[in-house]
Amino acid sequence: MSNEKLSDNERMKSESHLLRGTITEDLKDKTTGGFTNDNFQLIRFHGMYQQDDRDIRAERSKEKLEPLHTVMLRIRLPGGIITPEQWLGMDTFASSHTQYGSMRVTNRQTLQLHGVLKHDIQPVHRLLHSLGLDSRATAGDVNRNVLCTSNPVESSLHEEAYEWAKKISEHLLPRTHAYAEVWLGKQKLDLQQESEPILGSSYLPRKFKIAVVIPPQNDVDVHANDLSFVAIEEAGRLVGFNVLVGGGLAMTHGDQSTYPRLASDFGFITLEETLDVAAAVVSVQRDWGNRSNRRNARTKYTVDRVGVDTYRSEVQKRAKMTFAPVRPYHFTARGDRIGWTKGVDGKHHLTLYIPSGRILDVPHYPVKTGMAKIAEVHQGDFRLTPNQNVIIAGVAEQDKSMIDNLAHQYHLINDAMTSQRKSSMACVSFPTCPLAMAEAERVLPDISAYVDKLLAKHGISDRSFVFRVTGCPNGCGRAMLAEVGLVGRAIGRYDFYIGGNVEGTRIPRLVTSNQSTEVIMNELDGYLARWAVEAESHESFGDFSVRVGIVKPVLNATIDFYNVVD
Ligand code: SRM
Ligand code: SF4
Repeated sequence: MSNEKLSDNERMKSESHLLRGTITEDLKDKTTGGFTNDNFQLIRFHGMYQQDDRDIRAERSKEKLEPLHTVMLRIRLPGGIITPEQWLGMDTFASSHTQYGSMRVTNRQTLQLHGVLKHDIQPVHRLLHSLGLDSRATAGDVNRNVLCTSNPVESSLHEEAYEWAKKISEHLLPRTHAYAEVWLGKQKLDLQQESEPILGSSYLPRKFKIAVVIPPQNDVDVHANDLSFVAIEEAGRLVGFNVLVGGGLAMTHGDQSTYPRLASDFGFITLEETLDVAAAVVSVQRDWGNRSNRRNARTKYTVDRVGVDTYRSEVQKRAKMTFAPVRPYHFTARGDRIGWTKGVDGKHHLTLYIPSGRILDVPHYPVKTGMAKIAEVHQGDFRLTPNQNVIIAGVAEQDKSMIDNLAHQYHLINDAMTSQRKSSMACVSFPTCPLAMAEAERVLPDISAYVDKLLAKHGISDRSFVFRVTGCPNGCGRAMLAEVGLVGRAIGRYDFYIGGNVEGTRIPRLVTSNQSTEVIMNELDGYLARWAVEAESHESFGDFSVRVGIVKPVLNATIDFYNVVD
């Protein structure tokens, strides 16, 4: 790599004694609710972020009080599968020991607990351990929670694909014993006995994300991931994967060296090659990724800097294999099928739409209590989806009416919810996200209600489009793969993008920058009016906006995201 000065995060990782730092000392320090120096960053590798409530930050500062430091804890849940017992354990902890009393289903198929005070951190890790869970590597410069297409009805491949998601997650986990020592009080190991054969002792240059997807569903949004495995079947059996490398959605306002990027096809691999290829793609990024500038450190920039062919050749060399030509596949959808479906296994599955994945009782919608009641009697498991919803999976015929009654009793089934609302997603944003520039989760209900009105006004309430709001250009809400996306700029102000597609294979283009939602909704109103009368049969809004020239499509974001290239 270049001779540029390494970023301070590199010093922090290399001096951390394989992620231990002085976290244990900080835990004993009662003078602050936070973590000091490097530990602030190091706890991320153990699945936690230090946060404070931004709604009360100014007030506390006026009173000369330290911000109310807490941590957000994100568990590791490959493929998003969690048992009712695990759910109940987390749910009880959330009620009694967190600032907000809620859990949050994330769009990477896991649960976050916001507002855990310092003295509750070790207890929560011990609780997780007793439930067979952990939060290792769900944040930090490592491979994160591995996604897997969640709807069990889709095909008989799900079970096999899920097993691969689990294996990949385990294979790429940090090998350090630090998590067990710091949080579970396990005996200290001699550092000499430990090594990180895949990740290296300075870990990766930046976060790394992996998804396993089962076409035609693209619920995991493969193009948001550094590495994706597309399941390929023959006669109903999984025979291998197409590999995609270098997807990612984040950018920084005003810095055109940052941009969203679709992943590149590398080719087909057999099942036996999967773990070696995963490790090789990770190790090339480990060795070639930018460790000087964290803004340009994700795999997508490494792929663009060295070129797809060079990156692919190096993976082949390291994994001692050759990619076969890409096998044909196509995506048709990304949303969850809300409601009951019968799986190929004869079991029933109920997908519940959970607004922004927030598990909290609110007036007329006691989702937290309802989910807990179901967990008390459910014999199958729960599957968290990349759309922030929950599937009550594996319900036997004789239990179906009991689960259905509970879901109705607690208003978890809402037939009045529009399909537009179900196609909408927002990131967490305020009050917990320290990087938030504009509201997202909290503003989505109002914006969605307005969009519903617009659709009704134009007589097209039966249509919908993929709509996403994200509180800043980091893009957690995946607006950069939406048909219509809002990206936060400042309080109440957003950049307005259109032109992505339903399948999630096209990046939308900026149409209006730094505007209020009123101005953006007015503009959208005009476009929807045209869509209502000019659309070809079943033409999606994103495709329509490109066909009629409202926006020029983004063909290769690396070169034409900021400027249209004719
Ligand atoms: Fe994210 C940082 C929430 C999915 C790109 N993301 C954050 C942090 C941790 C803020 C921070 O660094 O202090 C947010 C915590 C908010 C809170 O209070 O909970 C946060 N991200 C989320 C979640 C919870 C959004 C949600 O509403 O579901 C998702 C958690 C996923 C998980 O379970 O692991 C989440 N984040 C994403 C996605 C979407 C995805 O992966 O499919 C992206 C865009 C895809 C990508 O990575 O390119 C995303 N998050 C980021 C980035 C920009 C990364 C980059 O390449 O520059 C940051 C900031 C950073 O890393 O510096 C970030
Ligand atoms: Fe926070 Fe920005 Fe991610 Fe939203 S997109 S959760 S505001 S970092």
